[in-house]
Amino acid sequence: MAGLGKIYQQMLEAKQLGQTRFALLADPDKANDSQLEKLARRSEAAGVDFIFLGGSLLMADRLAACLAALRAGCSLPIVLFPGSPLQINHQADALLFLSLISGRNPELLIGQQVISAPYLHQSPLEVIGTGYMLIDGGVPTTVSYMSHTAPIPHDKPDIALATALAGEMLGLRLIYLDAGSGAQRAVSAEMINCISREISLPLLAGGGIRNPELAHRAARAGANVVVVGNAIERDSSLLSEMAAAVRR
Ligand code: 1GP
Repeated sequence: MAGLGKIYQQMLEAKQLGQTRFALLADPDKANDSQLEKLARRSEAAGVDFIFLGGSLLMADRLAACLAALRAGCSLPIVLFPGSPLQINHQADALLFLSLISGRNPELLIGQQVISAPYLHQSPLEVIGTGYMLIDGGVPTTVSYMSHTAPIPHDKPDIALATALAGEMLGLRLIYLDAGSGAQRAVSAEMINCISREISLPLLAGGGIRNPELAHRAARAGANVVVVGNAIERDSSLLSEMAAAVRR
């Protein structure tokens, strides 16, 4: 496996310095090209650190067009956050190579990864092995339905910690706590803090972060990358406030 790539270095640096970066999640199914280009331009101006691109479904073959639109609007790093092996494209900078370690569905723990690994081995993408953990956000999410897995209960930080530690011991490079897009309840500060204190990997948190206050809370609890999708889709004027809140 190649050494540490540029994007991972930035996340690791955030962990080592006790800082937080801000990632905007763009869903290829929810915006057209000109909206994406505009969003990318606004993101760069607002101080967004990464653009994540992906969704649980891919309703149309739009990944390449989305990447081109984002590139046209900004020079920010673009990281694929794929819902399936169909969402891989080497025009991005990096890919979160997700293993759904909160679940017990072998297809999503290792099966899909085996399918995509030979392709990724040939591609210039920076591949970042990521322990992906679904946390109950109060409503059934697309991910829990699509993955046939139960999320970790919201109020069980000990289970989440044990899972994150196992991910670290297995050699994964990131841990991503996700309450799922549009969650009613974001991952609790207690859970983020409990994991962040015990692992040496960068910690990502997302799902249901609807306002700057929640973004700030996740950052203060120890998330190194705060990921926001829905709230910005609804109101992109929140971008600057969200970016500022994670750095406060
Ligand atoms: C979902 O963590 C992301 O996978 C973002 O969630 O759309 O609720 O911000 P939201």
